Amino acid sequence: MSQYEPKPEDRFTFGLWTVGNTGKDSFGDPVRQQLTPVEIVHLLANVGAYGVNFHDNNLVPIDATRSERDRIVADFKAALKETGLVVPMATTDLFTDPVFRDGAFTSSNPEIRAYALQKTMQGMDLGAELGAKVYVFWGGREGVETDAGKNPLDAMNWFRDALNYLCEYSLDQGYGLKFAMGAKPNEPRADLYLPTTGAMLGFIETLEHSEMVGVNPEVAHEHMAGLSYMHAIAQAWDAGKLFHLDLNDQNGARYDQDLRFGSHSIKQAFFLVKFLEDVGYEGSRHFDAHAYRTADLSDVKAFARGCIRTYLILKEKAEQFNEDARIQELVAQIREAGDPMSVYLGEYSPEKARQLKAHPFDRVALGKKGLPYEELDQLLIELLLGAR
Ligand code: GCO
Ligand code: MN
Repeated sequence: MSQYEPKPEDRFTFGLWTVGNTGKDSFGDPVRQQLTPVEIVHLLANVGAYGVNFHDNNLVPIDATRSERDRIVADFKAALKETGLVVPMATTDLFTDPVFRDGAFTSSNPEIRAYALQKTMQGMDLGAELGAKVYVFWGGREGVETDAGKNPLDAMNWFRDALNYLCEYSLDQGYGLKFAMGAKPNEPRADLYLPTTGAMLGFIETLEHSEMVGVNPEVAHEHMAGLSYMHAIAQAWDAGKLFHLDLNDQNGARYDQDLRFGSHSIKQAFFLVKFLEDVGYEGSRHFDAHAYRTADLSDVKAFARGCIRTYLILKEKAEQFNEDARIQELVAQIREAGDPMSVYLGEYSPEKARQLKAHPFDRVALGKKGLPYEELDQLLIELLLGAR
């Protein structure tokens, strides 16, 4: 039991909106009472989280006065101090209010685009005041139901202008924030712009301060698009852009479920945890999930503990995988260690190319060689099922 107790260096974090989710959905009213931010901080401390993240309006209501804001922030800070929780990340709600019904940074109304900048700068002030080092952008309304009224090139330019502006603002204020962009294929809009992590990574390179901007890939969102989350994470890592991540789970191409981490796609969750641990990812392990609508408060705690425990169990399984002699033998067999082709591969030279073109390959013999992926994968399944 005790080996699955979280430690601060595990960096497990939750958003106020995750354990604070009331179970409201498009068909039904809330089933749980809305907890206050202070109550959520205590709940998270109780389940062993390291940090808490928020959207501006999870903490400060959109219509709060300056003095209400200051009181809420002071109470929140006191709860952080009491529990030792930190705020590694903050973000802006640019999707709930009716003003954003046709987008925030990509609204065709310049007044709404300017308001979105104002709201985000205020959110960055709030995040920086509470110690956040990562600022997430999730464009829930940055998309369309029909392309009849908006050109995606305009939308892209407006999006870029907004991010360029906000990078300058962070530099100007000395906040030292890193921006992390979250992609999602659809929901709540029919088609969201920049729908995958790969699309985001391409877009980021067009920004003026691209070095400040990375990605925040979410399990459910890549799986909604039928893609491999671990591959998206690997590409982000390779590009030096894995600034944050949203852990949860999802059953294929349907509405965004934000399920408890590892509760559905155990094998994908295993490969993800193994990847993060093998490369030495040091950022937050942030859970962007919520409990089933059937949960009461005590079941919400079971949900939060479950996210953490599953991560730690999979971390242990990854170590087991790396140390298992038969598994590693099969991995080595698949990798063809001691590759005799190294003389031709690697850096190009005209001489190498000439030799490679002259090499007599036995294509038919190469094509006949089987690989033990079945055996290896079965051993992994047995390891995950506790039979190894
Ligand atoms: C989703 C979204 C949100 C964001 C959050 C912070 O699941 O649809 O990802 O939960 O993660 O707004 O970016
Ligand atoms: Mn989601």
